[in-house]
Amino acid sequence: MTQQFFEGNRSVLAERLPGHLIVIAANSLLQSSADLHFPFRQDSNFWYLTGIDEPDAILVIDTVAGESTMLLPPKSTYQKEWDGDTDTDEFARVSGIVQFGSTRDLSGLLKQAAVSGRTVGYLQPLPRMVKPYGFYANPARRTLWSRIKRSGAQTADVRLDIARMRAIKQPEELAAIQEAIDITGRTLEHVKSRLAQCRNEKDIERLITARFFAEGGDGHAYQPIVAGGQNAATIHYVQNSAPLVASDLLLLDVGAVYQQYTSDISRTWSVGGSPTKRQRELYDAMCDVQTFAFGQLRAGVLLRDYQKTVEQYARTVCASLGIQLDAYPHGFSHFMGLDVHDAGDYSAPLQPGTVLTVEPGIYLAYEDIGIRIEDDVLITESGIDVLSKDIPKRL
Ligand SMILES: [Mn+2]
Repeated sequence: MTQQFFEGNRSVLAERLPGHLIVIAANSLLQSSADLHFPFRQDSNFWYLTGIDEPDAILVIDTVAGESTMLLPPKSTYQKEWDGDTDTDEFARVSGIVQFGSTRDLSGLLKQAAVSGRTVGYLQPLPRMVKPYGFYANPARRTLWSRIKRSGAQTADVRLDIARMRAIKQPEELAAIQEAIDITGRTLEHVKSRLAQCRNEKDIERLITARFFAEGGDGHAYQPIVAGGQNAATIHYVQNSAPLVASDLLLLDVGAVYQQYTSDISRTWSVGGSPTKRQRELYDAMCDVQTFAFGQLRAGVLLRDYQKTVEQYARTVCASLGIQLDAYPHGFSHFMGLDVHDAGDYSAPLQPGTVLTVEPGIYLAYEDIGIRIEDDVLITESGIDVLSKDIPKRL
């Protein structure tokens, strides 16, 4: 992405929020063990506005002065020696930001905003512990949020403003997404041609990981799912460690990252290459539901209406196969972009430029079957463009 891309994103956000002082936190590094940390992953909003991968930095956009400042955390001698010093010239080249300061300057800026009655735009943090997912949120956003609250300044949560921007993909973002999808597609074809040599789900995961990099990708967009037989009935099965059985189906839900942008593809294959009649009819049913879902997606559609309509169709199709579908276990579509489950306004009508997945699936643990077919589509002026149409769907 070019400097113009990040500058453009900051100025569009500033135009949407006149008079605001917008303050956005980079993610913090998180310990993995002893003196080691997990690989750094930047906050997607921070990256979208700066392109900078530095932990604990704070972006300040002054919409009145029309300028942005990058506040950087002071580095310890240890950090300078072991990780290298901060290169503000490089940050300026990437982001187009020319003003740099220290995160120690933040309190002064916030106090000023409070005194002059300016609204501070911030991103509402998640709870410390995100219960439904069972993980801890990155603490950076919450830390910044408490500093803002302490300042006594008037505040406005700007999450939806950035989400609405991020939902509409710009040409360079679409190019990156398309490349991520193509890398995933070439990888899946490579793996399929070697399926007979694989003995375990892990063999397949290893092939995929190596191939993503060999094809020019930057690794996995999310933990890959390689699930044979009954394992595929667990929607987020990520152990990928069971032996493969020729009579089983194999569900792969994988996506490469390319220049920060994700892809999200699911395919289901017959391990031994000769599916049973039952496996075939269930697979065909999911293809049918997906074709139906494609036909429902266009600009102006509300995702909740779409979900209901596709769910109703899936229920009818499944009933004809002797399966009673109660509540459908997941959405048929989600936004995709910098995050695999991307930011966007789920309550607003779909707009051209939005990228979504379309992923019908069926999970029958008692029949040792889990099937999902997932493609990525772009909402256009006239309908949809299936970005992953070149990835074969042979059972
Ligand atoms: Mn998905």
